[in-house]
Amino acid sequence: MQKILITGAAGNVGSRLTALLKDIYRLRLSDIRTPAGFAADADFVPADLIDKAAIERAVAGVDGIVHLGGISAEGPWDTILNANIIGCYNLFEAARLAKVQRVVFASSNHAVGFYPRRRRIGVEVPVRPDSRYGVSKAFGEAVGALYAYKHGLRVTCLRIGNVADAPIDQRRLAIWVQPEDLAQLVRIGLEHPDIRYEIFYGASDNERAWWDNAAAHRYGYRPRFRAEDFRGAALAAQAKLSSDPIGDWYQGGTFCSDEHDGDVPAAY
Ligand code: 15L
Repeated sequence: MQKILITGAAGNVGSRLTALLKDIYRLRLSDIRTPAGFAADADFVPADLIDKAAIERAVAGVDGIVHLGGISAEGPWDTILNANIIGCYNLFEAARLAKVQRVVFASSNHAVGFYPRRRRIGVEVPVRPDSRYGVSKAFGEAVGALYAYKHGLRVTCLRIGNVADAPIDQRRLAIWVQPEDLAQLVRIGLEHPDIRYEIFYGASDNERAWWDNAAAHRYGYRPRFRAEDFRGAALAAQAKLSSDPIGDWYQGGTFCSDEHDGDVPAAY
């Protein structure tokens, strides 16, 4: 049984993945705060990603890392810089020093949020971050590639859509990922023998998807959940939202319209 570190274990995605992976791997959890419902005998190492010594303690002796830690939304530059840029670099560097074999990095759809919804994109397109947060995720994907090709780490970046029990609006019908489907992608990253460096979209079987997830499918990903099964409720919730000409045009939604003061081009 592999020993796997989950960073950001106290967060929403961290606690869901902990529950889904705890019988498959020997888990070590890490976060700046103690996860809720944390069992007294659980292996928990408190660590701030900016604190190199703490991160080195967290990664010591593990075979793989699921790196969810950091800020999971837009924030001030200094906050993003510390947690998601310096913190992410610290994590990969600690993994190299400790000879960890695999890292699954929680990237985000916001690394490519400025592609219009009418365009279907694969993982080969240049990044188009929609926020400082999205820039940090593009950075994490780049650091992952560096450590994969230069230092032999096996790295999988998951451009996660929206993790929830059900899609909550029209945008999420395209980008939703059910937690068990996300866990399936994480397991591919931690176990598939052919992984060197890959980017997958963290999405369920969504008819309205804007993403070509062929790379994940090549590695055996078979999502079990379909966003369209929740269409009625999601569209009813959408009808209550006010329109957002920028956010509704782009894949990244409100991450694109927030602070937006550029042109509103007719076509992209
Ligand atoms: C993300 O990357 C965020 O972590 C999450 O909170 C949602 O905002 C999600 O994207 C989304 O795009 O819905």
